[in-house]
Amino acid sequence: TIPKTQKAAVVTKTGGSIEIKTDHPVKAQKDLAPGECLVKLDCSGACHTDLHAALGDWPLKATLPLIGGHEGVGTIVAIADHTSKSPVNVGDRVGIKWLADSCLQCEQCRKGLEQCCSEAKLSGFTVDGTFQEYVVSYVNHVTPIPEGIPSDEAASILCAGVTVYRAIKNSQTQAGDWIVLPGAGGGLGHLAIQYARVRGLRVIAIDTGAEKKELCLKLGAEKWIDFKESKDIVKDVLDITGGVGAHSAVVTSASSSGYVQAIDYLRAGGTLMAVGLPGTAKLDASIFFTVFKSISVLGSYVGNRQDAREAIDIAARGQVKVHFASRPLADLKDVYEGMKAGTIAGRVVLDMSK
Ligand code: 8ID
Ligand code: ZN
Repeated sequence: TIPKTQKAAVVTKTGGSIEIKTDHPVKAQKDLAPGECLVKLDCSGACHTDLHAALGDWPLKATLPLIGGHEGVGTIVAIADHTSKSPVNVGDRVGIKWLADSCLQCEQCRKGLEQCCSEAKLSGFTVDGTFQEYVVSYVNHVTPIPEGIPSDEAASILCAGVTVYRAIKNSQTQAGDWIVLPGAGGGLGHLAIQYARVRGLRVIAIDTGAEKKELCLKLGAEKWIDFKESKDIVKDVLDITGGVGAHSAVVTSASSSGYVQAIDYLRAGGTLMAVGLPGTAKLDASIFFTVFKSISVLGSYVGNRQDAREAIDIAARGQVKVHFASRPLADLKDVYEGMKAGTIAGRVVLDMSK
């Protein structure tokens, strides 16, 4: 029995307040288009991207009115009629990630860069996302969740986990290398520490405050730099790395300041991996030293279906654990305030049953 209405967190205008509605319509089975499925959500992580979207921070704007959210886990309760060859079934537990759907036919999709498909549907940005009890998603793109990992522990793997897993995989590093993680105490960053450790990397965590410091060191960071207390972050990284700098920096800070020193503390041949998404800032790097030191500058945008399966598999086997606080959906506004203030260590996961 699928209800006709549900609880949902709706943003009606950019920068406006979030309205928690209790009578938001649920799409009926007969109205689902082929390829769509309806997922009854257990929970959803809240990502800084949802805040950027609600505030209209980016050059790309969200569709309004908007239900945000793209780290959902729940159970498929309906699949559209005339859906051919669905890889999932009613009753399956699945995850909803940022990339809700793509055409699967274009060059980018064929190459596994489906997140760059020109017809991509983005959960909580161009289509309604997971800050509601029942979300419409797409059978080809939902991620099967392995048994043995509870939904709330899996949720933030669907964006934060997948994103840093792929970014680190492509960071041109190998076991024993130094990796710097600005933003290490946040949602993406605390998972980056753990995926980096799985690959045998040595982690220098950069963030601020006692709580994030403790979390980063507990999760396996070898060194900690507080960006608000350090007098010279470049010098600190050089001191830690024997004067030659780190092999890679994967930047997940939500502000551009996390990027500023990276080229200077990378060693020759090093890689700057851009992940954090400040809306308007430019990458400000010395062209001379980028060339002279043979630095690679790369960007990494979420992950494809295979990245999602690999990232969730590592978490399901207990090698990576999301550090999260569980809150009711009605607390979303307060969660955004915490994110703005930078006071959330790890993640907040919204429990749809509360
Ligand atoms: O596909 C992608 N590339 C992708 C996927 C998901 C999220 C990108 N993102 C983007 C988000 O849109 C956001 O811009 O990554 C950024 C981080 O998302 P998040 O991890 O969800 O945000 P958070 O939990 O607020 O963590 C950000 C951390 O950065 C720290 C903060 O203290 C916080 O812990 N930070 C900041 I702001 N400035 C810093 C600095 N100068 C810094 N850490 C080090 N140095
Ligand atoms: Zn996200």
